[in-house]
Amino acid sequence: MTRLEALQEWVDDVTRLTRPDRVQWCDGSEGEARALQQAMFASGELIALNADTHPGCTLHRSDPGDVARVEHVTYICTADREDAGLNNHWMAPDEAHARMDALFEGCMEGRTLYVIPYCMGPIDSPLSRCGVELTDSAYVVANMRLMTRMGGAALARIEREGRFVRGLHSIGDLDPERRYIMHFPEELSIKSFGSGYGGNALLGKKCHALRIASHQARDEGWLAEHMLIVGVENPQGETHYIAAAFPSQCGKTNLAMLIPPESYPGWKIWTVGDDICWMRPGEDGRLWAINPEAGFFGVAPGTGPDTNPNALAMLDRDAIFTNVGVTADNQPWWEGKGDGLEPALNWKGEPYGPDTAPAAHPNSRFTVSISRCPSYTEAAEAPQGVPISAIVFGGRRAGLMPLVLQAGSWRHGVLLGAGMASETTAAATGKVGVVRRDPMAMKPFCGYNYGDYWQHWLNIGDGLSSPPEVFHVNWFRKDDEGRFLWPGFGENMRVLDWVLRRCLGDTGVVESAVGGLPEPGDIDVDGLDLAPGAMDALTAVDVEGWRRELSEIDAYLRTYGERTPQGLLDELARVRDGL
Ligand code: OXD
Ligand code: MN
Repeated sequence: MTRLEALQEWVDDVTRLTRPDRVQWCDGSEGEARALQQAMFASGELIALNADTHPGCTLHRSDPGDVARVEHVTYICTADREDAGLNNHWMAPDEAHARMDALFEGCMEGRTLYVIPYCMGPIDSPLSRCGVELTDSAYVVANMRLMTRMGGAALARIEREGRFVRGLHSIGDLDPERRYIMHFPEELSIKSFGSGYGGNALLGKKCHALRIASHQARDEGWLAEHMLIVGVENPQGETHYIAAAFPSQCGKTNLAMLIPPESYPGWKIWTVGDDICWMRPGEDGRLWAINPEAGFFGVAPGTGPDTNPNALAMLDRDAIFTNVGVTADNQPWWEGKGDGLEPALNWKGEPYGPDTAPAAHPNSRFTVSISRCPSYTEAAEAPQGVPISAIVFGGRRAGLMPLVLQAGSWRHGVLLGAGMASETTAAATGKVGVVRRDPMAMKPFCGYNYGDYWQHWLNIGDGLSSPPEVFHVNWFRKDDEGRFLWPGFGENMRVLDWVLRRCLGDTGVVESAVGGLPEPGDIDVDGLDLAPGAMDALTAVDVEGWRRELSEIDAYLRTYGERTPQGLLDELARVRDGL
């Protein structure tokens, strides 16, 4: 129940359409969460894990055909097709509403309709935005409770502001042929049917905080980005913040909670967010950022004592696991967990063996509150956000892209972001390991025409008197035998160190046509077991390779036709001439 008429009317309309047995307004309380959990235990939707080793932890096994985001049935429905751009699937809003309403008709018979008011970002932040998700999935409610500020306080803000994103979701019958994720950015609304998987069903995350928010951000003069936010504190106690964009499953969560190696005594990394970043120009001419989320929906496989000890530490209580395996004594288990235990059941609940491997689905996940993270910082709650000193773009590239590259200007930085490419991963359905263009790691998430988006990036820079420095990194370079040249994980601190020294003007740079590179010896490699010549390979510029890369980027940018900003093409021409 709400005193906000627009919200009550919408809930009533949806109730008439979907015909649930009952409607439950979620208040986000402990009692509500416990009651829902009990109901899910009874229905088998959720399984309690070992209460001695993992108190409060639960396991959800999704439908085996519903384990990832589904980009091929994700649509942006704008009145003008051009506004959605080549980067999105498009459907006319009327047609999309009609198709979705036919699916939603009567789909909640025998079910409960949950009303979830939520706030993306700190409740009292002017940068935050609110939404309401209507769903028939109790699992979604439990996840939204960890991932967003959900319940009474959010509802109070929505009633005060009168404006909110409307998200309607039903798991439907999980038939992949009847699965659509539709966005109506001009109406601030989302309709998602037929999937219970995270990115398709937790509408606050990718649907609202990226696709709808990116569109809204363009209109309002800010940026909604697929970026982690970390604070790097030096031994003098000064903290500088970095926002970094990587495609899904390229180690954003690991980087967000990195533990500095022993060669960095007195340094600390503070986690503000691991996936989404909303940034706004501040009155001081800098960019200020908040993490709109309140939790992590991280990839489980590969999370271990060497790759991400902080994540491991936060996963031993009050976490929801989705599609991981379990041990004989009912502990969660995944490949790379490194606990010396053996899985007994795989993610489908089948006895584990060579024929039923892997134990955990490659896109299996954990959901946990950000406050459980050992490197969590209260700065994540600051209403004004944190000031960003550096923006880092990165992809998964076996060749060409050096370990780190600094843009010469904001405009060059926008080109580095727009030219990003990466090998595909299991986070979305489709072929894995294919290089695809993924500008700013937003290919699946930009809610409008990429051409307009790049122009918006250029415009944002024009309004900043102290813009962040922009970099491109690549942790995934391989040698001719396919071995990684750089150790990655905690050792990436060495690169962040260089990045911040560059921001502060504390170190030199080797200028090249494609960007600034570290001077030999300027990235500390002490104690690393690098292959001979690795550092040279990691900081070399392959002129012929770059010529090919730049022509590919040029051709790609031009596919956006008239919407491709001339400023970006000019910048590319400048770099190409410099080669
Ligand atoms: C995610 C993704 O879940 O990018 O964060 O797929
Ligand atoms: Mn992501």
